[in-house]
Amino acid sequence: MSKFIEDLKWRGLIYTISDMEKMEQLLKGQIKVYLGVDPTADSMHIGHLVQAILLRRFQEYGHIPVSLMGTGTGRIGDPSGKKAERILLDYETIDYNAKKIEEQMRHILVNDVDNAPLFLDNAAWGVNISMFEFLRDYGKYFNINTMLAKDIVANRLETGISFTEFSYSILQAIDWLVMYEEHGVNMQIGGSDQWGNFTAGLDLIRKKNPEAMCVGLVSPLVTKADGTKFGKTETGTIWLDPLKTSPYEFYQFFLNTADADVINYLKIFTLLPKEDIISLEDSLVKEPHLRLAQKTLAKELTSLIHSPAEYERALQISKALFSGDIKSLTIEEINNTFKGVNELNIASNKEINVIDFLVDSTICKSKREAREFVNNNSITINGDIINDVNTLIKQEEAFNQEVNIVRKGKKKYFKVVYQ
Ligand code: 545
Repeated sequence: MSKFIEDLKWRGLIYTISDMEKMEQLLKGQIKVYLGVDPTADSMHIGHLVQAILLRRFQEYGHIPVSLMGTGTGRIGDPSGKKAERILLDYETIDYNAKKIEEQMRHILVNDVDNAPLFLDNAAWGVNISMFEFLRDYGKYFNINTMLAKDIVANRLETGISFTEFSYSILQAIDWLVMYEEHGVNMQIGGSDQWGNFTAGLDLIRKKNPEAMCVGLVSPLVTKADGTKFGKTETGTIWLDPLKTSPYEFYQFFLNTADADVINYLKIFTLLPKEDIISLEDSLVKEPHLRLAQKTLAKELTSLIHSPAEYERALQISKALFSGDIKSLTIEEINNTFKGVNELNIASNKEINVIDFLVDSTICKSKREAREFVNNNSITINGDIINDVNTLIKQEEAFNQEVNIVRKGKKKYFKVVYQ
């Protein structure tokens, strides 16, 4: 078995390969391997990262990654893995999303190397095929009975599926055929939900070019040891776009990975070699309190998806929070860090006594309890311990005159927000 396949297997990245022998054969030379993304959102999220990083792995091994933007197929909507018919997006939104997602793919792949990535867009060919051409030159190769038997279609037979979505896999099949014939793309990667589309493509290519050597590889969905869904938190999806999920939140998400998942994630999401991951596994067993595996995972991913500088910043914010010295943070960092934290809105310039605030915000049940917390040095404002029950919380002390951060005990945070 080739070293590369062995590595992919070890990382648990292989769910199905259409033909292992062909794959071994192909990997002896340099191949072009493609990953398609439909611009149905304005950012990828960490669920999409598995395949994007897998594409990068192929590049690391000397192959040529091909990023295919589905500006054409995005107008139709892939029914794979979806329980209900999709709502059509307007072309303007699709074009906007495509630009954003292409930026993200460019950032994950390496651009200034000999095996630089190819960026293609299926609107370049797909949308120009006439209806008659579609039915004559492509439709003829697809058997309705075979299509009905595919999971994607079979799962929707009861709830219903439009002819539009039913036809989607043909469009993806045409993409591969065109890219094979015109660019020599002989491999496609994706998540396991894409299998039906892959086999449609392989069948079409084989019928048109019986000598073709093409293979598809799909990887499994990322799972969590506790059975809950990967990639979601109470505050929502973890996006790659820093305006939707700040680098700090992104960093924290991976830093908080459970011990039971962290080695798995290091294998799936990082480019670290096997030896490094094994030694992190060792550290996890021998010195779990150091959380070296989690720290490395968060560092590698934040640096790759954002930048090494953003990683350093996220680390600084975490340290500031840990030590309680949050004054060094900017208003943007404060807003990002305390997104979703409970807040009490206060009129501009109004001063409020700390005990009244603790009760009004329901942090404390009574004034007596509030006084106790203050007397025990358990309350801080912007990192400073409050030991006088007569202290006033003032707007002039707020970050950018906008928000004061009150902390109770070690970890409970609240915001005083000025209107
Ligand atoms: C289109 C034309 C092709 C080849 C592939 C496609 C896209 C494919 C598809 N893929 C998914 C997707 O999600 C939307 C992302 C929004 C930013 O729908 N038909 O585009 C996901 N894909 C990555 C993985 C996936 C898949 O981008 O393959 O399995 C998720 O992990 O669902 O010629």
